[in-house]
Amino acid sequence: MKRLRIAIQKSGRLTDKCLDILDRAGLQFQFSKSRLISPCETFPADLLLVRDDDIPEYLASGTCDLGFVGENLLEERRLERQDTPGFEVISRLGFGKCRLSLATPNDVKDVSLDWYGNKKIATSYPAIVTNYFKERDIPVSVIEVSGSVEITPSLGIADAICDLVSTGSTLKSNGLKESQVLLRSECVLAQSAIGLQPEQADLVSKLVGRIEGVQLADKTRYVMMNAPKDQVEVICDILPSMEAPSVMELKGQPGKVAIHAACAQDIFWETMEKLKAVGATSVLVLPIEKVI
Ligand code: PRT
Ligand code: ZN
Repeated sequence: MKRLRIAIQKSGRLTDKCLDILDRAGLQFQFSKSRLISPCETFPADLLLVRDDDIPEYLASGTCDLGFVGENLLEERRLERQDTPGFEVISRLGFGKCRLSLATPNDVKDVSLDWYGNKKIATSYPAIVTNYFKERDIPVSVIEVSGSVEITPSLGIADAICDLVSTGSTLKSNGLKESQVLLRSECVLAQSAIGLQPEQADLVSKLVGRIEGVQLADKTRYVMMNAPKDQVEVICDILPSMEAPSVMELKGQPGKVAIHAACAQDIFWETMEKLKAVGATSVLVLPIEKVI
């Protein structure tokens, strides 16, 4: 059977989270410093460790079947080529969240979009920036830089920048302020548009199902408590359960039952206090590792 090729960032912000999600989905790899491809021992897949910028191209060319990558890079590739993108997003992963924003030096007052007219904007995302201003009919000069975008205004290379922002502290420490957001991004799982063999497509479905199970587990809590029998209905109304809770007799305590429920959200202190107020005791809230 042809193995799946999965690309992730070799070393960077997304690496640990990607490896963690794959590990929790049951994919453990044999790593070796000298090898760029790491075979998986527990699933017919191989891991390609590469620069994140290369992942959109690897997907489009079919060098890898799946890639974990920021939407910022997929969108840049899509606009750059103007052809069929060569990949599709099959899962949103909820980490690596950031936004691609315009920013100007702090001393620029009232930064409306028109302010950018005929200005020089430094960015590592030239296609996204060009397309954004073209759609709005504002002429700008886009300067492509591959890193340290934030220092370009103080070096006199550009009037403004467009870069990824998460906390905003890099902008702040370089005397810049964010104005418009062009794109919101997170890490996604993308699939190559180059057709997979049926067996590989089954592997992809299996992997996506497992990843969804891991994501659901992160949001799910298992709640257990003892409660007076006559309060079961009230307690079921309080609990945000995924399915009907299990209610079990307690040995030697005829007026009490044990209630167990999987809840599709975190259980806040307020909910626990409500449960206590209607007579629940020994209320336990546990994390869940996997859901299927
Ligand atoms: O070597 P390689 O090319 O693989 O790595 P890289 O240095 O290009 O990428 P890396 O690891 O920095 O980022 C990988 C991906 O993480 C990006 O493509 C985004 O999808 C996502 N991501 C999330 C971010 C950020 N948040 C982020 N804050 N990528 C970069 N930044 C940078 C930003 O460019 C700026 O320099 O962090 C700085 C701003 O951060 P704040 O917190 O100060 O606002
Ligand atoms: Zn990169």
